[in-house]
Amino acid sequence: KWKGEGTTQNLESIVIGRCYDYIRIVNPAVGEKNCSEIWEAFKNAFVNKDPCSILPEDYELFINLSLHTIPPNKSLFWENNHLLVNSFAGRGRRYMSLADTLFGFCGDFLNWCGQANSIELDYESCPTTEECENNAVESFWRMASITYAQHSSGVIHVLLNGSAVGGAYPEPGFFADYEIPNLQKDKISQIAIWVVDDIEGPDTDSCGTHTVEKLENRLRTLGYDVTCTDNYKSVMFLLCVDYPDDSKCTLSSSAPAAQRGPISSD
Ligand code: ENP
Repeated sequence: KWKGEGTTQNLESIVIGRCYDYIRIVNPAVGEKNCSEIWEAFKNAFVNKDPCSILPEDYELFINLSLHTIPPNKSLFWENNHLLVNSFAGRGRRYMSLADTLFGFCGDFLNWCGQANSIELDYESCPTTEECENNAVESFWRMASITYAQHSSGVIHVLLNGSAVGGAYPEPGFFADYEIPNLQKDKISQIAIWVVDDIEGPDTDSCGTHTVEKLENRLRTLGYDVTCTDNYKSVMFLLCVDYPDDSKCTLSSSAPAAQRGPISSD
């Protein structure tokens, strides 16, 4: 009946399993958490309710139970490069994106919704944001985004896609609408923006142009120390794993080395 995909099969096992994986293996520094209570709070945000009447506040208990500190200088905000961010952050080892916090980890890549007057989840279909914005998944990420921004500190990193259709900094978007307004200015020393193009994609947006200029101006007006780097090398190296022969992926120092012949004995 809805246009979106239905609830991910085995949702309960996945969420509870992810919670234990997170607190035992991925990030034991968060300390003891009650994963079955976290699942109950997550589920109670949307079961037995009209799937178009779920509000961010409905996840409040879930967030309170799963909240933990986000290390300073580790926050990584992004738009339009989900898989790249997942690998660049390295499950919190390099950076801690929202999906690398316990509360974001529980929902990443999943889909879910309930039904009015039934305790059953809907595995057939769920409303898209176009059908109704107050759906279970959208409200979850809104609440998670707000919480993540409020708890971020030190140097804040923002990874944007310079090849994205419509610009690297989308408005409306989670970063523009739920994250920037919830950053705590007194806890933040700098905002470092990275604009990275897809290896085989167009150079649609860069630091100082179009939507990135708009973002830089917005953040400076808010009083932040803002830096912006195009095609930041560390991220380029990661993208280049899949395009070793592309001209953008030539390691400048390796060109002569590659031309040298085998080591001779004389
Ligand atoms: P998209 O549309 O590129 O990617 C959506 C996918 O990323 C979905 O699989 C979603 O999980 C997962 N995801 C991980 N973190 C977030 C998230 N944080 N979020 C929405 N989806 C997330 O992403 P968006 O819509 O542009 O959102 C990017 C935002 O994430 C940025 O604001 C960034 O700073 C933030 P699922 O459960 O929907 O399958 C916030 C909103 O961290």
